[in-house]
Amino acid sequence: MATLFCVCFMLCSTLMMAQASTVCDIPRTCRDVKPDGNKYKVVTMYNEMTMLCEMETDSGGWTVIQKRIKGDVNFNRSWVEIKHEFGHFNGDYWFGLERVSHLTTLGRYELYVSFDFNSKSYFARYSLFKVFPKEDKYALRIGGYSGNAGDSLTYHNEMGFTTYDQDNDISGHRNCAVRYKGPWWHRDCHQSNLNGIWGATAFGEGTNWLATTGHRASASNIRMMIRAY
Ligand SMILES: [Ca+2]
Repeated sequence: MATLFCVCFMLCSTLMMAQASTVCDIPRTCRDVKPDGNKYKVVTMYNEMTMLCEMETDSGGWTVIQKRIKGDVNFNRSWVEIKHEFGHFNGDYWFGLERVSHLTTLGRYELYVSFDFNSKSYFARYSLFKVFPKEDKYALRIGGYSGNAGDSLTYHNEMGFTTYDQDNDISGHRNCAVRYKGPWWHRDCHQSNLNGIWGATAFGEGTNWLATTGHRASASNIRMMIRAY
């Protein structure tokens, strides 16, 4: 399969040089997907990776890596589960850390986080977003904040990902994902917890974005999206 991808890629590159477009219309990322008026498109890329592309925000081209709009999918998953995709394209969805890491270590990406709180819409945008490979515990590199939500993610910079069965936080006496019921790039423990318990108001357990919601309320209509430069 890898050989096939390689051959396809080489063929595509060669054809692009020859300005032949038919084969090369297969996109590499959501950035290459042509808008057709729909907000979302499910697209299979040249490497057979299927992505949910958001085609509206800032001219579109975003790969959705997390979406929570209904609250009917459990995000408090194990280390093995969180690596992979779960949920539904048209509802709550997780793209999987393995693929996020794969994309963001191959190319440069930005991150766009959006959510609703108290009937207002918020966003936090980061010009730098990278998730390191499994060997590095899917550590986060984040920077270049802008937005109206406040910055509640830079606190987590350089932290590995923690699940209830894999403690990579720096809180010595506890596992932050166990304590706050959401797998995340916990430090000691969190300023954001977007995989927390849907709608929770107990301290730190909800889908918190500290700068907007505080630690005792939950954001809704959450999306995390990445886009290649
Ligand atoms: Ca710990």
